[in-house]
Amino acid sequence: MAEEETKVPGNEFHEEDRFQYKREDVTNEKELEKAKADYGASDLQVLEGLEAVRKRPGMYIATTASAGLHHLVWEIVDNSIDEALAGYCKSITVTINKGESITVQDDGRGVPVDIVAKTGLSGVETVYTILHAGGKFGGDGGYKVSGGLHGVGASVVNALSTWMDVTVCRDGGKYFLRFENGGHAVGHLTRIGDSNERGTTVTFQPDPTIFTETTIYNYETIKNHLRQMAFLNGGISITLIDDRGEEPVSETFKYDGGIREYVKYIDQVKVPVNPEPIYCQGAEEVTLADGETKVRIYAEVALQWTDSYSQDGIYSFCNNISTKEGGTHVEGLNLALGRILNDYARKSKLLKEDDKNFAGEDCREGLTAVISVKHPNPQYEGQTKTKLGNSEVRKIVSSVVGEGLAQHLMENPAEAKAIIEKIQIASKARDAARVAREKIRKTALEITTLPGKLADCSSKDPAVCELYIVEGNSAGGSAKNGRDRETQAILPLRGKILNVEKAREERIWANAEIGNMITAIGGGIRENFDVTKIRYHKIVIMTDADVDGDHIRILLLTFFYRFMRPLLEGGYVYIAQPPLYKVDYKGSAYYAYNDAQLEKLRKELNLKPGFAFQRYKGLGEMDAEQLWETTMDPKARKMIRITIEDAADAEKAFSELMGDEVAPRREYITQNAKFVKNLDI
Ligand code: 28G
Repeated sequence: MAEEETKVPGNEFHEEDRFQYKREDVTNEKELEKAKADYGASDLQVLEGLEAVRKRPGMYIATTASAGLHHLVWEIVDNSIDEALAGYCKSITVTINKGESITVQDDGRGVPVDIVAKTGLSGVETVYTILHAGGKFGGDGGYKVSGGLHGVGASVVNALSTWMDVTVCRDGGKYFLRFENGGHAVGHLTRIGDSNERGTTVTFQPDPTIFTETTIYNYETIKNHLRQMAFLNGGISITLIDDRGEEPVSETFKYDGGIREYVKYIDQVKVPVNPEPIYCQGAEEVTLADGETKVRIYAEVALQWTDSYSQDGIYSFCNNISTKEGGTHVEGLNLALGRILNDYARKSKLLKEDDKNFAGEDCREGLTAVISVKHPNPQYEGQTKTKLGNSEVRKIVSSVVGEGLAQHLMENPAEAKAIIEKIQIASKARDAARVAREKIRKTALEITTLPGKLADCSSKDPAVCELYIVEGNSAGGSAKNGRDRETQAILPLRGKILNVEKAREERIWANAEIGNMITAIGGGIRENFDVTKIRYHKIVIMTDADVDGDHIRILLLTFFYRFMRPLLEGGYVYIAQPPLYKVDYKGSAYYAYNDAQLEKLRKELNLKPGFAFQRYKGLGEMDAEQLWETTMDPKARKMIRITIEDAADAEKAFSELMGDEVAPRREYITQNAKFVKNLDI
């Protein structure tokens, strides 16, 4: 289809897509009818709606902690992205201002300024004060492409802000409206001047009485989200500016290759089998179960095989939201992979008559795939409602990938051969590993007796139990003597543990330390891992504060990431923070956990320069009592909780950390990794 000139080149979302979908949110429709009939009351209704949001913010943004604060930004940015997907916006700028307000600016058409018949309010006031106004007004029938799962709309952001300023440039004019105290318009939309520009600018200040935990924005979190949006919506330029410091910091993300570039980014340090990701794309119109509603579903997939052994390189999205639990789009991809790869291998005689078919997992070994679908009416299932359930998507993705992949293999026989050979090796290795695993399962996995090195706790209630994984036998001894025996278990590790990122499966199964951890934790591993069976709700890594300790910690995290990922996703893994310094002063002991604290202590205690304090080199230097006091006592200790914010970034970080290149590992050790969010508790 020919695209209009104003459209973003390479934007595959078609204009007609926006006319297919009718919303069916009946309660809201009724409310609006009422507002319309009861013209004079509409102001009041608006405020009642926003008041409901302020009363129960959790109903709209799930949490008022840090994630909810950031959610406000995603919500406003989503509107700009929708405008870009509609074909009218090329660039978006997000600024974190001094004082933690956020400005989002786009060069789209500008929110309409005329009065909307249904509400009796300007388009701007409608969008920012009526709940779920997105796509409901103005008869353009557009559906919110971006968001979807969250998609609560800009009015929710307004309701949760102390103030919000909206500026719109369109039709030769510049218009302005301010809201205060959770969405109260200050007057009405006013033309404040002329302008030849087009676009919308919104600035909002999150309300500290709602976001009581924190109102501080995290640059990395916003950066990662915007980068992901730029990957998923190729061609849009998204700039982030942090204006809080002395000098502004800024970064721009623009990926004309879209998800193809996303795959390359994830695979940066891996060795690709096909250097250019295979790209498949298509749209299909389907009639929904009601027999009349027709919707257009759009799907795109990028595929790259690498030398990695990993099974979990599939990143799936619906309407720009990560579907962590997968769903019908991923099923469609898997179906097509098995079908096309086996077909091709048979036809090209790479797979002989007597050979058995490749299994699905063989086809996925070392595969990195990004799959993105856009659906006007997504249904989400699963424990965390991040599993796409629409059954019509399965067939669409399967045929889009089927056609695209088959054609690519035909046209690139050398590459096809390399891919099939990779799968063949995976298949053979899996047969060998199966034999090894079966042998060891009897010894390591099905063992019900706990490892001899484990000093278990007496409580059997996982919710209160903690497992300390301790580097070295001597520190293990202190930890055993200093612990709270009721709730704290100690598993000492001897020396380094295996790097599971680089070891073939047989070696992993033969490793005693790994076997001990699996039995101690008790939830099983990989796809059979069951987080409800784990014996401790806190798994605490306690290593020395030196390079070796850092290395052991990364090895352990990598092991958890590959074998017990839900532990990390659920926030069950912690890093103990032993103090770096001890100051004995007038008969009392003071501890400092970093240099800044040591400086503070010097000042507070009025220590003379050159005052002798103890610098701990390892956990082993502390006796049982000191270790308890400083590092293990729940009342006094500081721990860092590890969480995974974004699967693709975590994957990239782990392969960088544990792969062949040494430089990124050094960087982690000195800087701290971007995939972990540190929470002091
Ligand atoms: C900068 C911060 C976030 C937006 C637009 C553009 C239109 C629009 C937004 O319409 C539906 C229809 C009329 C009120 C649509 C402009 C059609 C024609 C738009 C944004 C509701 C919404 N011209 N750009 N909404 N209207 N950017 N960026 O919010 O009645 S929202």
